Amino acid sequence: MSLLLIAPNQDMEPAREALLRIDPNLDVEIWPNVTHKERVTFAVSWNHPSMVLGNYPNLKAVSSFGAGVNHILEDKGLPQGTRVCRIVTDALQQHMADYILAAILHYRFNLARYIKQSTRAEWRQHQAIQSSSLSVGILGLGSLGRATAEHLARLGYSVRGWSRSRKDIQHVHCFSGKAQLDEFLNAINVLVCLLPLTSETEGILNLNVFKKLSHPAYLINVGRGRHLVDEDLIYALDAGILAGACLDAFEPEPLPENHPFWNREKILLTPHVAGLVHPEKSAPVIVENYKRALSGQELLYEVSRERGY
Ligand code: NDP
Ligand code: OXD
Repeated sequence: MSLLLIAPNQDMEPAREALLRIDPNLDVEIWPNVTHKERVTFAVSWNHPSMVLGNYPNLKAVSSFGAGVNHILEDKGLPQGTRVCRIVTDALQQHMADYILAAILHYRFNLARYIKQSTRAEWRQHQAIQSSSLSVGILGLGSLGRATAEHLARLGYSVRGWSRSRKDIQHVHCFSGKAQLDEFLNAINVLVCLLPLTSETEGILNLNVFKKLSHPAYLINVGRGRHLVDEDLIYALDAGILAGACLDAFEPEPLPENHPFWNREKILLTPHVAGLVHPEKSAPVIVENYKRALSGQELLYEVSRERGY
């Protein structure tokens, strides 16, 4: 029995070492160096090449090497019956909540303007935006959205959240379903996307939505690139409908050098690091799920292939 790590263009040796520190008896291989295909029972994937999972006849389950699973579910070669799970850790939740807070503080304290001023030795003060006058709206109240909402609410921000099913979170005004999307958007200044990418959520960050936000309006997209309609973002920024956008997820990744998002004053761009998975922290979840898959038990953080997350 072996556990296969598949993440082209990524050094998976630290992940392999972290797994072996937990259980030295594991047989961990790194794609494409697979000695016996039939021994592979569990795979861990980050952007594996499509159709490759069909090469392992005894594959029981695939775990994402992150929180999102769309790269696995969109693969037409994912064998029927193969179970899919993902990584959820406290460290990832904290990391994401901190990243969102950092982006909000960047806007509140005009940091982009000061970085620019410092390059030309310009001493000029700007009023900071008070936290009490900013309302933050979080699309998605799952493991990361909820942790972020709670973190911001504890810091005194006015926080709204939107999910598919109704939630009840202390100090967070919760909305659910398509019918309540407009009501959720009403009076939000900072819109944060922490949704999974599914057929229902693709393109949700569009001009219609941006126009419903309150001024000054900012977008923080840490979901997936395909949540965002790129042309609508450019229009909204140029027309002053949005004052700024912080983007961490793109389509495609890496973002091509000639993409219009580069070199734009109103876009703060980071290379998919908002919730970077730490090999040491994710290893216990992977080892536990590997063992559960082998013995036919329920997996931790298993996703519904039908629902798409
Ligand atoms: P979860 O699956 O735990 O949560 C998803 C949330 O989205 C749930 O609250 C769910 O509602 C809601 N949702 C799903 N579909 C809809 C819909 N159609 N309408 C309304 N709400 C919907 O995911 P996580 O919080 O763990 O992660 C969210 C996403 O963040 C990942 O899928 C990934 O794309 C992205 N991500 C990005 C990272 C980065 O570094 N940029 C790092 C990690 C994750 P309900 O609760 O009712 O089911
Ligand atoms: C993700 C992750 O799902 O990095 O984007 O975990």
